[in-house]
Amino acid sequence: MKITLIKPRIGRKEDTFYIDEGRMEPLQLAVLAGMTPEEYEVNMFDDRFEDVDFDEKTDLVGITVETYTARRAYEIATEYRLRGVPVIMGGMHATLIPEEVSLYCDSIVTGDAGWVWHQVLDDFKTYGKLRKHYKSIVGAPQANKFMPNRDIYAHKKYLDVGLIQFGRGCKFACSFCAISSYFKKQQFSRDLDQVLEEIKSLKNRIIFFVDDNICADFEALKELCRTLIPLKIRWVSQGSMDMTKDPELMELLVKSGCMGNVIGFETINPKNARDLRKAPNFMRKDFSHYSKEVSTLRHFGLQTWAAFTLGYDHDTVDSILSTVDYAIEQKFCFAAFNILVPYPNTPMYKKLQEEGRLLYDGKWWLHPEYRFNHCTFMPKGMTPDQLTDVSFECKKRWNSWKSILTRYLDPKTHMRNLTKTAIYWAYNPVYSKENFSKQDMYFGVHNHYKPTGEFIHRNDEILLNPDLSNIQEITHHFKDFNFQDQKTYHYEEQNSAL
Ligand code: B12
Repeated sequence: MKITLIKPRIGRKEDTFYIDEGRMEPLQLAVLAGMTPEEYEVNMFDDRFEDVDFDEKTDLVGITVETYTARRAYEIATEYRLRGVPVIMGGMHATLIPEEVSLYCDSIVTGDAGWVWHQVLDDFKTYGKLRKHYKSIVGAPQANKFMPNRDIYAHKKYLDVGLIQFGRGCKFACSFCAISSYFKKQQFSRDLDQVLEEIKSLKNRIIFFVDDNICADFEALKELCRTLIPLKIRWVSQGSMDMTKDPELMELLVKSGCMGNVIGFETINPKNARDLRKAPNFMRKDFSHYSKEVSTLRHFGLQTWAAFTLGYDHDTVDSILSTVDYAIEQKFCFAAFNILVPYPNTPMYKKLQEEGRLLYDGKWWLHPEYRFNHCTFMPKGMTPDQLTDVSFECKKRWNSWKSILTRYLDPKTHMRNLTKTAIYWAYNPVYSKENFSKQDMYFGVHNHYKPTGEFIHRNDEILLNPDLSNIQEITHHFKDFNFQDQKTYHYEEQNSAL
């Protein structure tokens, strides 16, 4: 029996064949493959840079879905279902908004797959069918002790960065973040022995802990760092700014090989930070543009990826432009200037919805006219188009050669040693190029392209019609599906197999 796993692309630009430049290994698919017994053949397509061969024979298709890739995921699912191949979906978007996702596939998994994947496979093997909804829990990564099967990455050219999980979730409740909705403000760490074993199996030169907030639990992170020191690896992750208040933690980060972290600065206006409930950014009473925190990060030589979000209620065009000037002055290694995005079922989404401020019928991720990095709501201090334009202007200023050269001239970070210099110069051009290639991209593929032969052209009415009666007729072997149909699988009740 063959299972095909797919990581969808976001979309495609009109005049180019969009290829994801900063492409990293899709860890969730390797985790699924790792949990799949050897009797199943597992194949993977990374739609971000290769064509999905819809005609290659397969028995079951699994697609990972984020809000950004939902439209493309539905297109891919439709193609397979028209060929009679059942499709199961999971991931962040499937968990945030299962009622939508289940309209476009045969079955969904909500939460972490670890607790239900064996059940999915058992059902499929035994009955040739799947339940509509496998409802899992969220918790520690790979808690069932499976190792990801990274063989599925073979012959695909990924960045030389090994993705691995230490923890999942975050204890903070920032109003815009999809993570707090998925993990319900909880954070879970993994058994250190398992982490160690997995790191030893990796061949990559740099490791990326894909934790949502690696310092959500300082003591757990210190333990991890102590364990990493003898391995002499180099690693990066994502963490909240409050890490800077613990000097022991900072020491250990450096000793363990941490090169830097993605840190959510979000805004340089304290009124915005309060509105969005960004607690870790409020450690100090006298808000001084994070000067103490930034100087601590520089003191330890960490190369920070500063993440900013633009379009809060107290933002104006000028205040946004001063944000990019601030980031250049601080000489951050990398930075993101993303427009605030209301993800479904987050507090931010609900607030904007109640205030009647959502654009694109409230479902920007499905709207045929929506384009990547465009504003999806009515901002208070400017028009939506102004927000779109000024955020792109930030990206342009940040990625200009003048900015790249200015930022490099920091003896405490990028010029500190050869490795840091190499990281700076190797990745700045990659991320810069990716920024521009994604800008204005439509979501999905079919709407905006004449068929070229690479994709089977289908009528959009069928493609995005929530009433999938057409498709159900074609997937006839699912028509007489009657066992426990519509029921959810509760790990708590049926725990026996793990
Ligand atoms: C690493 C990462 C990245 C990496 C990319 C990694 C890669 N492989 O390419 C980088 C830094 C490049 C990145 C980029 C972006 N990312 Co990102 N990223 C993450 C992060 C931190 C970890 C993802 C991960 O690998 N987790 C480990 C795996 C094992 O866990 P998992 O994905 O949750 O999978 C489990 C379950 O969800 C489920 N599952 C998942 N898929 C499937 C499929 C099936 C069939 C089944 C049964 C189960 C299942 O089972 C898995 C095992 O338990 C997540 C946060 C998160 N917690 O998800 C954000 C996250 C996914 N990213 C996000 C965003 C917004 C982006 C960007 C759009 C940012 C931007 N504006 O440019 C870009 C573009 C993404 C794209 N599609 O091109 C958002 C998505 C929000 C949403 N509602 O969808 C997240 C959730 C972060 C957040 N705080 O909101 N990202």
